[in-house]
Amino acid sequence: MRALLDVEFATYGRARVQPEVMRFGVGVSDYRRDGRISEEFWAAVDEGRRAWEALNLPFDPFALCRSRLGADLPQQVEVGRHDGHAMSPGVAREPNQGFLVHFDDAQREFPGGFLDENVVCQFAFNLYLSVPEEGGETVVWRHRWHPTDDSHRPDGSYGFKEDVVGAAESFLMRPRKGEAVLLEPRNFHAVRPSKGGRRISLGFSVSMTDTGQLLTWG
Ligand SMILES: O=C(O)CCC(=O)C(=O)O
Ligand SMILES: [Fe+2]
Repeated sequence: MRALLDVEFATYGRARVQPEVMRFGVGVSDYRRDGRISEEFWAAVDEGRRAWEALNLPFDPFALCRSRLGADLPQQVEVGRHDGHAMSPGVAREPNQGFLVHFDDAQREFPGGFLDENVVCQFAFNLYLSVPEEGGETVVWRHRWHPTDDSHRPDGSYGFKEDVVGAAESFLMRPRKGEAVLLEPRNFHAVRPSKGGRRISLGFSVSMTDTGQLLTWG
């Protein structure tokens, strides 16, 4: 977190992500074209890796997360590959103004192919490095995408209007610094705006393959 205090964050694509969310490192969601990973992604992944290396940390934070995630599993947790290229290991995300209600499901977002392995499910990993004094809660609803939900999504936005979840049951989680969570991201979820401090987490997705291995990607 100390190293991240001095660096400039970029924003997620502003046409798709409003209000703005800041990021350090690269995520594939900004490089989706017609359901495929665009060619420019691979140069961006290299650039993201160089940016993290330039922090000169005495350890690789994403590798540490992977090794802790896999500590009790029979197979190592590794960064997933697409056509043999390693995906991004993850990003530092700063949604100070929150995330709108949305879901994440790579198999739906990338029908043109995603990881080289057969993937059977997906989790969202977040390790909270800095949390605000107020706000910044994560809300998860017992609601998964249905075709009629799209009438609640403004064109081009990653997020839905909040009425999409109707009266579905939900829980609210107040992240604590140093805590990591795995969410089922097909459940609609949102992050509330923060007050009094930055909300920064290390984030990546975790897919389970049909052999039970966990593969990560950002
Ligand atoms: O920051 C969080 O608590 C959740 C962010 C999110 O939307 C995700 O991890 O998919
Ligand atoms: Fe999400």
